Amino acid sequence: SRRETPAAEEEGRTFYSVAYNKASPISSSRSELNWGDTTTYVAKKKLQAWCQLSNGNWELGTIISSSQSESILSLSNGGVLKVNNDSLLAPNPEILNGVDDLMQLSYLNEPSVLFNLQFRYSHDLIYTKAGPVLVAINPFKEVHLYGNQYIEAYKNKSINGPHVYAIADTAIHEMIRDEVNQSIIISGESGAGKTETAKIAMQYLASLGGGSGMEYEILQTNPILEAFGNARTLRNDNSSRFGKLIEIHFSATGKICGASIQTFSNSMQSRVVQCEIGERSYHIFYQLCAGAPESLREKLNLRIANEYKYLKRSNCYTIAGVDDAERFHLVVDAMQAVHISKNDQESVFSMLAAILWLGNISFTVIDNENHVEVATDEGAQTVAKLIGCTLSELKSALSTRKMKVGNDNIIQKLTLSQAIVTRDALAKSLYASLFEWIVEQINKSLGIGKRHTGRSISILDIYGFESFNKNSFEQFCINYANERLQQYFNSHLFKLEQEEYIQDGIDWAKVDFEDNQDCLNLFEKKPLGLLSLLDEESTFPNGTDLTFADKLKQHLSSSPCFKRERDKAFTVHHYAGEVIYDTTGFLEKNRDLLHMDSIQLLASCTCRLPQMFASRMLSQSVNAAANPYKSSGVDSQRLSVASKFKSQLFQLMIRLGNARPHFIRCIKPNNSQLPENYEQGLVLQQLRCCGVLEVVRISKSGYPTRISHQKFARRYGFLLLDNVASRDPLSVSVAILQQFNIVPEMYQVGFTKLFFRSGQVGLLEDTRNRTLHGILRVQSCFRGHRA
Ligand code: AD9
Ligand code: MG
Repeated sequence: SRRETPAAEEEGRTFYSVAYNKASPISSSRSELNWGDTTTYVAKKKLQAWCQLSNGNWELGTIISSSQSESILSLSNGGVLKVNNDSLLAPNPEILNGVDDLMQLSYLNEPSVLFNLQFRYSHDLIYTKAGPVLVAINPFKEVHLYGNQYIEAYKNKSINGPHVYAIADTAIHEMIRDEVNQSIIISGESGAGKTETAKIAMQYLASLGGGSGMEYEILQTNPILEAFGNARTLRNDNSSRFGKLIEIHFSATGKICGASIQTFSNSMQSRVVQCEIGERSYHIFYQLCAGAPESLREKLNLRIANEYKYLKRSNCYTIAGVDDAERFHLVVDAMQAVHISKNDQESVFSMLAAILWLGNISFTVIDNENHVEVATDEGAQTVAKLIGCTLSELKSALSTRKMKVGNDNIIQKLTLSQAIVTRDALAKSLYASLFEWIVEQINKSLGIGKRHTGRSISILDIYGFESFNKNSFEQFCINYANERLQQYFNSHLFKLEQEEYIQDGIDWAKVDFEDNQDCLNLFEKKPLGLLSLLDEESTFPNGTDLTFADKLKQHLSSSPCFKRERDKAFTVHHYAGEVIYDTTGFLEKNRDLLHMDSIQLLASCTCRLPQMFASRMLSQSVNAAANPYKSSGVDSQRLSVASKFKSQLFQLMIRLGNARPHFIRCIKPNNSQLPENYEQGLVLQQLRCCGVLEVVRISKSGYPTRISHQKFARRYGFLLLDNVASRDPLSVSVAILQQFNIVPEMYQVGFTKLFFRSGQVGLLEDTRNRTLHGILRVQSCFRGHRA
């Protein structure tokens, strides 16, 4: 096929001048250009293009022939594909394969980004920069990138590749140098590696030492919080069901001197009474059942996990490769490290056992109206003993409700389903209170409240954007939080961009950035926003999920980010895509009611923890009285779950607002938690959701290509028709722009650099390559003659 080659090359070249226009390539990065070896580029690459296969995957095809509108490509599997030229995208020169910053790619289209990440991933290079963002792909296997040797190497700068350590190192240096608090914001889907990444960052910070053992204490918070806040889910064997911000305080001399932890959750406690088949409740339950020493087992009347109904429902008790009994001892050690006394530890385990035994309490129906009594079984007896109340107090709290009708106090019997809801609500709120209490104890030990004079680095490990087939209240809250974080992310990048433009004297007004304010308004507007309407409907005794959905449709349909759906559903247009929410269960989850009878029961207990939990609930109710959200009747008037979540989120944003952020985006390469398995579609969707492609988009909407006058003049000066030898770089540059008719909207001339809209330099580069190629051909002709 030697005869065919030149023709194909001709075609390929024609194609490229078309494709470059359409594909809007970004021709360079804000960092130094790396043009590579252009001769290889011209000889090898102009015949190839990214084409999308019917399964959605991108593949690099070789162009066999090409017309004005269509091309035929041969694929690696031997097949051929006929495609529209418009749908072809330009690949990068081979020399750029696996560059460690995506911004170095000449063409920043989706397949190029995907391929570059895959190339690195297949070489166990799981970290890549996307401009200011670190992308981390979960290897699902041990990679040899961590430990003291690496930490030392990053500290003394003998390695500088992208890494969590490098981010942590930069944060430390900027904190000390600029005296500004720093934050490391880690996001990504469930199972993408956020919690591991947070631990890796903490490891680096802890290696700076403190002297007082504080760094050890800080690391020991991880096993505790994971035991109480993580669970096996279908997506991740160690899934965090809460978000976490840990703020590590440094002294003026850069030593760790304390820390504080803030957690975020929305109905994490629901897992205690119910989770899907194949999932587990929180690790600590299984650890306790498997690892408690004999004396404790007796005291708590402990059984093995499968004797507890709450744990039995999902029919999953163990996790491959995890020894719960061994973990139990690690958690006990960790509790010791953060100064939770033996006594308090035992109280914690009593609460856990009480929760498990609550699930085993059964009810007997006593009349034909389905009213019930609590059975006097082992469950009820053990719970009463563990929380410190009498059996009859427990029984009446679970089977009756005190009501005030007029001036009379009456006692109403509960039906079976009401009693079950009451029992489960008690178990859930005990767990939520216990989790909150443990975080508080940790904070006490880490020195919250102590005055710290230096600066801090915060690490945020928070669930990323979620979109499933069925999206409920949890996704609603999570995605709202992500919408806020995305705005923060954008405004930060925007600021970085702005600084660079202003420094070089560029007209900033000509740069256009989209934001997600419309979507945030949809959530936050008062009184007609998603959150306000949800709270309002939650306070109506007759409010249902359906009346809630109807209200949304009635009031929000004019929002550009809202779409009506059938029945109880609605769609929100998030920055990361459209999500359909099903309002089923929204009101109940948002109310999260605990009856006053249950709170009073806890208040009357002789054990310390339940008493404390009750007084906290009561004080929250009082505080909540000032809040527009009030629940009906004798139910505890607590803040709605969504309001509480929103206020946690605002506190978080305030904290982040005082810090300089560093972003890490974790990516899950497959859904099977397997190594060496890279699913393009899955990765692409995450790159879109977690803002990596947003970085690309923001770069594209400004003037992403920046080249110094000198470099530009050197690179393209030879294309000028008139002699340039005597002219300065700036005037050579301007002459080039004029000769190639680059329109003024497409570039700006800065003090030191030229700024281009995306794609512009690609065109110049194309001309340069063609010219060079021509010169090469001529040269090889000469060589041929001489031979
Ligand atoms: V979730 O939203 O809490 O459900 P995360 O936190 O994003 O999720 P996690 O950090 O728990 O995910 O990672 C999931 C699993 O991936 C871990 O249990 C490890 O088995 C695996 N993983 C993640 N990162 C690494 C790594 N850097 N090296 C090796 C890793 N394995
Ligand atoms: Mg996690």
